[in-house]
This record gives sequence, C-alpha cells and structure tokens, in this order.
Amino acid sequence: AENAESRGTIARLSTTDADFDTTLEALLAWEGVSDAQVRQRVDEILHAVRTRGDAALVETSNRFDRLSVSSMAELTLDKARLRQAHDGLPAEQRDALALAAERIRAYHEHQKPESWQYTEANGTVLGQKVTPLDRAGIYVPGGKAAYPSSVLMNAIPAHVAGVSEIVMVVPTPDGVLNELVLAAAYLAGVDQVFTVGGAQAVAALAYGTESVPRVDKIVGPGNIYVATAKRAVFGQVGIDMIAGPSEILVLSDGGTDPEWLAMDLFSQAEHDEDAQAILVSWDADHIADVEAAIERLLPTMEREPIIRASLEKRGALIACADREEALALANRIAPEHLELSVDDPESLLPGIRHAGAIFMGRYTAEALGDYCAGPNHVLPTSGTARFSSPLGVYDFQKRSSIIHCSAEGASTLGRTASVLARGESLTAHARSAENRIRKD
Ligand code: HSO
Ligand code: ZN
Repeated sequence: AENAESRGTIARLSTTDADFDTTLEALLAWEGVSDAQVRQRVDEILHAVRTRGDAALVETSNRFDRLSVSSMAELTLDKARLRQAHDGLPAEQRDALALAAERIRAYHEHQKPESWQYTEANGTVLGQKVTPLDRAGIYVPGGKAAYPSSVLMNAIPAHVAGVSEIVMVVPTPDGVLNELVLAAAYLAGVDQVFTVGGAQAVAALAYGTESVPRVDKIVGPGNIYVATAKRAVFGQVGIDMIAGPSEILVLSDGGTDPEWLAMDLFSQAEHDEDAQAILVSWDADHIADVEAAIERLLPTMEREPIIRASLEKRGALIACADREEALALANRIAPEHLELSVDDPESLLPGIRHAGAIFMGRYTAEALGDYCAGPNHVLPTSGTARFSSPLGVYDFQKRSSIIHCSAEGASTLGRTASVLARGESLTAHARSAENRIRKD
C-alpha cells in the first residue's frame, strides 16, 4: 500500500501517513529462513564429521568446494604461511591492515573486565574471577563475502581476552586462497587455519577431528548452512549471535551534504540485497535533496544492482516532525548502525537507548567504523540491539564465582541455609550446612 504512484528507487514516507506504522513494520520485518530441508542436510553433515572426522571433512570439502585433496594436511595452513601472506602484500595494504589492527586492539584493551572480590565483616570473602576461553574458532566466509576486516574484528577481541588458541576456518572454493584474509589472520593472532567451510567446518570446530582441535566457542558470519549448523551445535560449544543483513539508520538535521548521506546509505546497501538503509529527517526539503542525490549517484556505483535492490526492497526516507520523533523512531528500529548526522550529536545521545553502534556527527561515516576506528563491526542486527551488544572481549571470557567463608561466616550462613534446605526437604543440604554451625 506504500505510495505506489511513481515512486523512485527508495520509498518516501512520513510519520503522518495514515499507514505509516504498518508500512514501517513491513520494512523492518526480517526472517532468517532455515527450512526443514536445509536442517536435514546440515544434520547429515554434522553427523558425518562427528563420526568419521577428517575423512568426512576431506570428502565434503572436495565435494562442496570442488577440490581434490586426500588429507587434512593439504587443508591446513600454519603461522609461517600466514606470515608469508602478510609479507607478500603491497606495502599500502599491509600498512592499512596493521593500522586497523592496532586501533582495534587498543579499543578492545579498554573492554577487559577485572576480577573482583570483597570481604565481609566476619572475614568471608566473595568475588568473581574472569577467565578467557581456552580455544576459540573463527568462521570466515569464502568467496565474495570474505572480508579481511571481519577477520580482525572477530579474532582481535579473542586475542585481547587472552584466549590461548585461536583457530580459523575459511572455505577455498576451487582452491583459491584470499591472501588478504590470511594476512589479517596473521596480524590478529590466529594460530592455525583450516581451509574448510560450511556446516562441515562448524562440525569440526564443535566436535573436533583428528586434525582440527575442538573449540569452546565458534564466532563469525556465514551463509544459511553455517548459521543452521551453529544453531545445531550450540550447547556443545558457545556461539556468537546469528547476524541478519546489515542495517544503517541516519538521523539528519538537514545540514549534511546530501551526496555524503546518499553514499552513507549506499555503503550499507551494497553489502546485500536484503540490507537496510533508512534516513530520518525533520527537514522535508533536505529529504528531497537526498533523494535526488541517490538517483544521481546510483548509476555511477559499481554495485548498482545490489544497492538498487536493497533500497527498493527495504530502504526508506522518512520525514518526521522534530528531533524527539526522530529519536523515538531510532529506538523503535534499534538499528545495527545509527549515524547522528547533526550539529550537536551529544544532545541526542542521552535519548538513544537501542543501537549497535552510534556514529556521532557529520564526519563520522559508518565506513570508518567498519574498518579502522577501533570499535567492533560485528553488531546486533534486526532490532536485537534491544537486548544485545557488539562482539567484544567479554564474548571470549567467562566468570567464576568465588566464595570463601570464614568459620564465623559459615556458622552464620549455616543457620539460614539450614532453614531454607529443610523448607525444600533436602536433608543432606541442611545437615551439611548445620555441620558448620558453631556449637559453643
Ligand atoms: N558493515 C559490515 C561490516 C563490513 N563492512 C565489513 C565492510 N566490510 C557489518 O555490518
Ligand atoms: Zn560495511
């Protein structure tokens, strides 16, 4: 029902439209489909790798990636090979990658949580101890979706967290290696790479094979088979969130160059036909200028077909009444990326409650955050910023509780525990606690 009469590439909406709410809900709706057939194929692959290890891993890799290898040794890259990829890069790429890695590392150093404890008057000590995971597995998609920047964003927080061993898997369709991906792995502190992908790679990381060590957590984006496999092995190992298509929401006060804004919207739209780019402004003339810039620039884009599909299907330019209404929309959408393209972003910040990453002011293009500002680009999508956070150091650590009772503390707590245990009819609990109650 959206303004079907002569609309351009991107929908123009206004919060005063009679059907605004339903139109917006339809635009935001996203369902990652994993049908029964995909689940069945994934289950078969998981079972094969779980029961037959390397042999199944080699077979499935040969089949899906069109290889003809006979052992896992041929699908294994050591640190020396990663270093070779790094040293072989053109200096400009090597330097850019190094600078990005350095900045990402510095940012994530700030996230390191401390263990803590406190002592009660009777000498009882209570606390929390933070421990990194022993082993993390990073999944890196192959082919066109292989982003070296994502290797940095997934592996560096693990490294900063103190994970002892970082294993990476990446498919090599037709045996083609991506040197930039390997170089990024080197800089990020990856210990070992297996050139396997798909559900079979997830299975290998989750269960372990003769060659691939079993990890404690699997992170990283992947196609529907990878996502389905990650869901299936969850519980056996930890997994990160399962990401939907990329999104950007720009709030503009009308003072930013419309061509900058058009390109900011394109920068997300070019990821995927299902990506979502939305601009909200309380300046109606400005919206018309941004639309004109979109139509002018779109034909000049290398990825025009993807951008066009994304803008047509899920994009929108939304006119609203004022800043308050814009903030309410931002919180309702809870976008992965939120650009505050305004003079005084600080004044809007307190009103933002849900967003994966917030880009403050006209100069802070989301693209800078995607590569090298420092914060992580693995962010909650599809409104999940309501309850989740960017990938970070804390995703590669866990916490243990510490309880150290003094004799007096145990005696006091023993009385309380005893009463509660008898209330639950758990006599052994009660007597265990009562043993510590002072008799004097
Ligand atoms: N914007 C993407 C990350 C990325 N961008 C990688 C470029 N390369 C995450 O939403
Ligand atoms: Zn991006």
